[in-house]
Amino acid sequence: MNQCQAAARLRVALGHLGQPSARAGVAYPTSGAVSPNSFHPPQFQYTRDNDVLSLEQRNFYEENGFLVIKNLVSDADIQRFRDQFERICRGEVKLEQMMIMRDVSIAKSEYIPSERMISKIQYFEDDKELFRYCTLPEILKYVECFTGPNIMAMHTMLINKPPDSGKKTSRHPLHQDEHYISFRPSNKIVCAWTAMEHIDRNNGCLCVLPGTHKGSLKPHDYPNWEGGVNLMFYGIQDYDENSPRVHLVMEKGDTVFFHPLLIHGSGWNKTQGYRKAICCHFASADCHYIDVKGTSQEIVEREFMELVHRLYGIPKDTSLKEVSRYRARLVKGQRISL
Ligand SMILES: O=C(O)CCC(=O)C(=O)O
Repeated sequence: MNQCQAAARLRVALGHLGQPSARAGVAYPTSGAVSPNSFHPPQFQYTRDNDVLSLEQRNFYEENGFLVIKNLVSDADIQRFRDQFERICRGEVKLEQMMIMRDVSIAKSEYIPSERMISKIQYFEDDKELFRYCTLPEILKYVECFTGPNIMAMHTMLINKPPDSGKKTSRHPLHQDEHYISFRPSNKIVCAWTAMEHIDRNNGCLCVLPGTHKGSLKPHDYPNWEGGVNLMFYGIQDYDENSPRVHLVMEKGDTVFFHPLLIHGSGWNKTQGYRKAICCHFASADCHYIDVKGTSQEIVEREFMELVHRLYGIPKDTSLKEVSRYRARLVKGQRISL
């Protein structure tokens, strides 16, 4: 399918989703306030009852908002994702509805079919090989600890952090993923992020602020960086500079599960290699969509729709939740409200 056909398919599908809700345009202070988290017994608010996590792991996630599971994805699977990524870079795989992003330091006119041109692939739900990541039993076994048994894969990415050009544009500012997310409640959403190689501070590991998942969604804006900022790389301006930070040094196959309100980012890549990670945001199938108009997330919707309008001709007044609903895939149990 070429990009025009893909866009047509998306337009048709979105047509079936109806018009934006009548609440569009009503001003809400923040989207955090639109939909408070549902009630959970106070002892465990962020994890579900099952026998996968030890009490220590469960308490760790409850307290810190993230949990690293070592050596979770096999070398063979990582190699398959890497091979597919390389085929995409060489132009051997049709992009279907995947979205390719490149670093702001690469001139628009420059085009060489290589991994140099792709800093991130988003929306690989229709790529059988990459989407296998979201269906791996070892990943879903842990996802279920946070979402419960009915699981939707909501947003996928393969991140290929390029060697930094010296402008530090490969950094990812501190942010909360919920800023980009149009469904709730937060406590039934989790991101799984798997290192595709050894990742440390040299090649730009993840940096997390433990415990920040207990706060609310903060206002985000583009950071004022001299060297430029990548599209959609919003950051939090008013976090506590003295908050302890943890740099997650990970080996190939290690996977971190984290809460959508956890403040995190990643450093610049000081090496000559392309640092790779694959990830997916999962949610419980009984979550619900929210309307982000009138909230601090409205800017994401506007900017994202301008982008997909330019790329695929999707009408600009399409909402983030319509796109999310179209992209969402059931990976375990039953599709309920998402
Ligand atoms: O892999 C990274 O560099 C961080 C990515 C990230 O935090 C994001 O895309 O939200």
